[in-house]
Amino acid sequence: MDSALPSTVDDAPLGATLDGAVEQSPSDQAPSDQARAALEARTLELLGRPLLDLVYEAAGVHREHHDPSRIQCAQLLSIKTGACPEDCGYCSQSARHSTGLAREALMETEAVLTAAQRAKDAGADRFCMGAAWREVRCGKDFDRVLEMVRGVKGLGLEVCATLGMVDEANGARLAEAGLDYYNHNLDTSREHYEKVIGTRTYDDRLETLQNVRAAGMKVCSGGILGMGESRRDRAAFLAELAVLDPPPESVPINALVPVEGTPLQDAEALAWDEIVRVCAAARILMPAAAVRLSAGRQEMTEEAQALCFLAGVNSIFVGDALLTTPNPEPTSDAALLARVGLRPLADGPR
Ligand code: SAM
Ligand code: DTB
Ligand code: SF4
Repeated sequence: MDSALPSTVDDAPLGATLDGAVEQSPSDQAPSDQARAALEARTLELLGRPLLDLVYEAAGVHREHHDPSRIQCAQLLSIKTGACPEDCGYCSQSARHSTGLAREALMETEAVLTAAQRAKDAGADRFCMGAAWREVRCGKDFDRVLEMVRGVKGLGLEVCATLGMVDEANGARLAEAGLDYYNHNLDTSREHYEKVIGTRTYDDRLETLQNVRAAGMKVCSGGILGMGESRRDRAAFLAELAVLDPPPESVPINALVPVEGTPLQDAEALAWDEIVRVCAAARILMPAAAVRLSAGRQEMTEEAQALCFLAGVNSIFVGDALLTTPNPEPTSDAALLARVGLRPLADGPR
């Protein structure tokens, strides 16, 4: 036995756990840990409030910081699909799960630009390209992605990309090409994370977010609800985002789209009101951010989505597909936005 560890529980110093780790009291924690813990407690309290009180408060914060009549419409495109070496338990694109998804090599730039122009013509203001890569690596494929970024920017769209982990040097090349936002999700709480993903750590993700910042791009980071996490995990996840300095400019809130063949295929869907609560808490904690109701809208009622909009959601993904899974039909989204009185940002000034 390691002599540094206490031999019995009675020998253990105050605050020690059975495995020898010493639990920190709040005063022992680094200032950032204290801030995170305080935010987590506050978020847990927010999530536990009566739903309508929470939505009312979030709506007030939303109206102080944003025009409540406008909504951002972003469109996704999977520019490289499937065969990903990572093991993310929710993902259709991991080579480790048998999802039957057809893999596709990196698209040609011209085809991507055609899709981006179509998205713009259909009313999108932001175009987000996703690649099933573990990380960004220098080479011909990355050069082509840089060309895509320049091209999409040239069409007058905001550009976002999600390409896996990125270091500062490659981040700087993306920024130089005109990339406005880099999406990299924390996905869930630090504690729940390792039940879902084994091939990269939570700290790897935070490091990528730091690199994105250092490279001068805006940060898009959020997560997925309904992966078997507890409400405390959801509070901890939101606190991890809100404690970033500065917090992300863009916060996608995805509800898990269960994909057959993934470890999470049978995950129980989260109740609609919990999704509304998380959107509301995100709005209160990150008042200036775009809060995007992302994957999972197809399984939500229009009424639940409307409540999310009231609670501060001011961005959605439009178009009939996300990356590999379906999204609501553009005509039904247009009808929903018209019914609740929301105008897409691309509609121009009032
Ligand atoms: N490979 C890159 C990465 O993981 O950073 C980019 C693409 S990845 C598909 C982008 C994000 O989509 C993931 O971080 C995850 O939050 C979200 N996502 C993936 N599959 C999902 C699903 N089945 N349901 C909801 N969100 C999902
Ligand atoms: C994000 O948070 N959600 C988007 C975007 N960032 C890249 C992706 C959702 C993917 C949903 C599952 C799929 O279509 O494969
Ligand atoms: Fe790969 Fe991204 Fe899917 Fe994870 S989420 S398996 S990194 S494509």
